[in-house]
Amino acid sequence: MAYRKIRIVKGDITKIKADAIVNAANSSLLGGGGVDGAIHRAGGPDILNDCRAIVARQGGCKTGNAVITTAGRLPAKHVIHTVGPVWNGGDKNEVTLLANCYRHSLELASRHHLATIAFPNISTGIYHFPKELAASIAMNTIVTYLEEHSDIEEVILVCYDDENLRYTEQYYNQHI
Ligand code: AR6
Repeated sequence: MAYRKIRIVKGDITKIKADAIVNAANSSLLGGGGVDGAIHRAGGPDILNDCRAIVARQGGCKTGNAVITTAGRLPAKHVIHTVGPVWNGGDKNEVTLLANCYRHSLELASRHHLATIAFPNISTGIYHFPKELAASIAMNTIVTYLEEHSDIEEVILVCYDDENLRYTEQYYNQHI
């Protein structure tokens, strides 16, 4: 019953109380615009301090990978930072890389015994990934993971804009 563990909401991910919220970061891990900027602004400097320590240790984060930090002042307990692909026409492995973001974030949550995790619509802003395609990749990757792992209790898809909300709900209603 993986589909019962998925909730789709419209709103601001920085307000979500979950064991982890996911950040659509860049490979420098040092902040940026969009949801990344919002998370660092609302969460305060502790998140960036953790990111700097990770950079010192492993030198950033590759596209499709994920790392975990504190959530600072946010209501969530942790932030999982993943780096989505920049959309470049579709033949640069973008689909696999976006699926990797969702899967690696869920794996990291499992490894840290986190039961609830919230995602934004990774790559669909500044990185220009087509929203309809991104919604199908997100949903399929999450459902596959939930079917194979029972430790995650809830996945919340937090859509900030109406278009992402529409495509995400549409894909869920028609295919899941
Ligand atoms: N809560 C939830 N979703 C949000 C919020 C929010 N507060 N703010 C924006 N979104 P983007 P990307 C949605 O551009 O495309 C940064 O500079 C937004 O509507 O944040 O992966 C990073 O440092 C969109 O649907 O991330 C990278 O350099 C989705 O979040 C780059 O942007 C993703 O948009 C990453 O680009």
